[in-house]
Amino acid sequence: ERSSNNFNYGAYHSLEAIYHEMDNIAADFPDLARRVKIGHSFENRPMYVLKFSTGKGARRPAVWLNAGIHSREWISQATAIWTARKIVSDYQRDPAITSILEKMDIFLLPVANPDGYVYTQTQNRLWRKTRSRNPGSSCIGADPNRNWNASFAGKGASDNPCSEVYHGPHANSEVEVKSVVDFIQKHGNFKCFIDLHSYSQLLMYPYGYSVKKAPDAEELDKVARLAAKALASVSGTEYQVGPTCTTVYPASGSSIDWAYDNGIKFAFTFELRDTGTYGFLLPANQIIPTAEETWLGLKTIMEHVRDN
Ligand code: ING
Ligand code: ZN
Repeated sequence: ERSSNNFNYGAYHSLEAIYHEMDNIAADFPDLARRVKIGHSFENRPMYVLKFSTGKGARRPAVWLNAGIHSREWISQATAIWTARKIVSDYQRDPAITSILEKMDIFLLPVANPDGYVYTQTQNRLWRKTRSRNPGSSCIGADPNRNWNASFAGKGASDNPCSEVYHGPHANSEVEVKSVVDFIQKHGNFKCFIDLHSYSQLLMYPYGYSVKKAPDAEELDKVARLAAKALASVSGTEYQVGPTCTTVYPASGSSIDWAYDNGIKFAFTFELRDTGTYGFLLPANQIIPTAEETWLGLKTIMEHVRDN
């Protein structure tokens, strides 16, 4: 039975409200969407993904859509939950998403850093990291996008627990990162990993840990340019495209570099709106426009993954 459709997609929401809406989506479309617990956070909050599957065969090729790894980047979590509703609404209406789901499963994690997200809503709007304790330091948390096992503790990460880009004591030390790594490795058939951040309007691919060229750089660049073009077709929002290291800055231990080096070729990071006018504090009236345009970019990438 359909849930009373009262979630406002044009507003920012609490963790609880996002989790409840994930449940509603699964309840509304039981043959297409299921809410799966993949682990828990440092402060023991559950981590939920929505698995979208038309159910024809186990361990189909799969896409991982990651959001909210940095808690203050609220447009990421908001875009992700909008995208979840879009997938179930458009299945069997839009031929693109329908054909994508005929061949692949999609796993969407809207809040990859739940403790940080709650903290941004209650204590400090600009909190980025996890909320883990650091023995011997009064500073809290590690940067969950420097904590993956990809040139861990290399360039663009800090060994100071007080830094915003502290890499943590060892790779996968953050239970939120470890939960995703374990799930993806156990599944074993992911073809695509997309991480949603803000802000700057960039679409990037590996590497961040080095200026070395990824073996698939030409293909990834081509796909990213097509995605950016599709995104811009909605309302003219312009994205720059390129490898992380030279497009933003060097950054080791990131999610997409780990994905790429572990055989997930189609690894991309979006830095969503804007270019700095509001930055992390993007007004809620830009949520739906951002999500709408991003959706065309995501679909372009997933169509390429479907066909390759
Ligand atoms: N930017 C990203 C960060 O983690 C990034 C940039 C993307 C680094 C992909 C590495 C890989 O610093 C924000 N805004 O978080
Ligand atoms: Zn980020």
